[in-house]
Amino acid sequence: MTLRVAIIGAGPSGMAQMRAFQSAAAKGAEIPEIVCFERQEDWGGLWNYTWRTGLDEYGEPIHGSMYRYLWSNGPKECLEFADYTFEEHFGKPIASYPPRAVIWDYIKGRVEKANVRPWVRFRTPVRSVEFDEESQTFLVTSHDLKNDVVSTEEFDHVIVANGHFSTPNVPEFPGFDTFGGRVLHAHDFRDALEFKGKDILIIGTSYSAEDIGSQCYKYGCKSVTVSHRTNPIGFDWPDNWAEVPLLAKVDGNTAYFKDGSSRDVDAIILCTGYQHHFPFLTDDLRLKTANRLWPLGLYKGVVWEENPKLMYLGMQDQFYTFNMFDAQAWFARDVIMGRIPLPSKDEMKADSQAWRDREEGLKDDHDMIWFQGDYTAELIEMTDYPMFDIEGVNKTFEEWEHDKAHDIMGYRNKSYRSLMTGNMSPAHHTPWLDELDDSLEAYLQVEKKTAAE
Ligand code: FAD
Ligand code: NA7
Repeated sequence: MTLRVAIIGAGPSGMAQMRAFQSAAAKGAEIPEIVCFERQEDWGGLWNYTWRTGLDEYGEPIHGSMYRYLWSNGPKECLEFADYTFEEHFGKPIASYPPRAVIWDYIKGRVEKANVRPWVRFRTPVRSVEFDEESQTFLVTSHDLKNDVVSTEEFDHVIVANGHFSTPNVPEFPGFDTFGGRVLHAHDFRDALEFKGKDILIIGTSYSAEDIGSQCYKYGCKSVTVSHRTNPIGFDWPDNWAEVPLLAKVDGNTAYFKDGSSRDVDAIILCTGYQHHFPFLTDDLRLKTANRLWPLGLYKGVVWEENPKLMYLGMQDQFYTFNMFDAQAWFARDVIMGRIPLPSKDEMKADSQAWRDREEGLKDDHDMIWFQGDYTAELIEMTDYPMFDIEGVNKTFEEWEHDKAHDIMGYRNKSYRSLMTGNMSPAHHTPWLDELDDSLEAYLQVEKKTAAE
């Protein structure tokens, strides 16, 4: 009987999984029946922008955490697919830091070419997954929102690919309940123009803090204050930026910090990260982890050690993204198709513990990049996913880190060489700080069009 595999989520990870199975089929293998459940109307996960926040028209929580004018925060050369290059998709080399719409177009291009869209049930969130010991299968309950039908089906394997940058981590600080302005989490941030002319306070120091602050600066906010719990970001920020210790309390519109300093602010944006959230999984199947490079419980970062018929994709904190999801998806496929045998549970746990021990010894971003590069390479070596120059990607990440530290408002003007084609990317026609148009059309123009054209 044909195996049945459920994939939960059609974001970049779920799309990678579908492409992995389709590529095996294209080489003549008999593949399982694939059903991909997707809550949103379209695929692409976070890259599928929505203006909505809170709940959608069906009362479902909004998945999207991306905002208008978002440009890739790392070089596209680091996330390029090894089996489908940017150049193949766009027909020419393009600049290194594309806006969201360009990345979305690229990731859709590969799966459209693979013709796997019929495998996806859009607008169908998974409500529960339970393992039946007797039949050794999963019972997956999903809700077809358009027809308003809830149904339960049996699957041999379940692949969880619902992302982990969607359910916000929202701390509270004294005085929030009477603050005179808006308090929001990065998950609900949509348009920097809302903060034009405003004094904003950002809590947190990671990617969201850095990028939302930069967006607000670019689109004309009056000042940016970034409050840190551990360390300041430490870049050479523009003059209207300040880095301050952790927020202690808010009184009216005045924010007081741990060092006794204070400032008046109009809005507070909590860039305080996200939670791994799997409301559809029973406790015995549920990954519980913080956002880190090596969550425990997943053999090779993918296979749920307590029940290897369950797998997770993309649950690690991410330097590598799309091509790491590919490595994971090809590995998951080959385990399911019996091409890669799994060792005993004890051996799987020992392997994971060795990775965790190494992770705990990582000192800085350089170590973390090489750690994730080694992990990605190890997975690729086990499958027929095309190996690529991982060392070259690691070095590009290092250049990116350097460029960012050197010029936080200008690093997106840099270009890098594709590790897949060997071609150098052209410079973008307009410096990022001056480019207010983030459309695909504007990005792909060779030269900036003037108003007269
Ligand atoms: P997601 O993209 O989150 O997709 C998960 C999918 O699962 C969604 O489509 C969702 O609707 C679906 N889903 C969730 N629950 C259910 C359910 N119960 N049933 C059915 N479907 C469900 N990465 C980069 O490489 N470069 C960047 O510049 C970059 N910028 C980022 C900016 C922001 C603001 C954020 C939040 C992340 C960014 N990332 C970036 C990282 C991002 O995590 C990855 O690029 C990528 O989107 C992860 O893919 P995923 O498929 O694992 O998860
Ligand atoms: P991250 O990278 O998980 O970072 C979370 C940040 O939030 C980090 O600076 C934390 O500080 C801070 N944090 C968390 N809880 C608190 C509290 N209670 N008080 C103060 N500060 C807190 O999340 P991001 O949203 O920045 O990035 C996630 C993805 O989105 C990423 O892949 C990007 O590409 C986009 P800490 O250093 O732990 O003190």
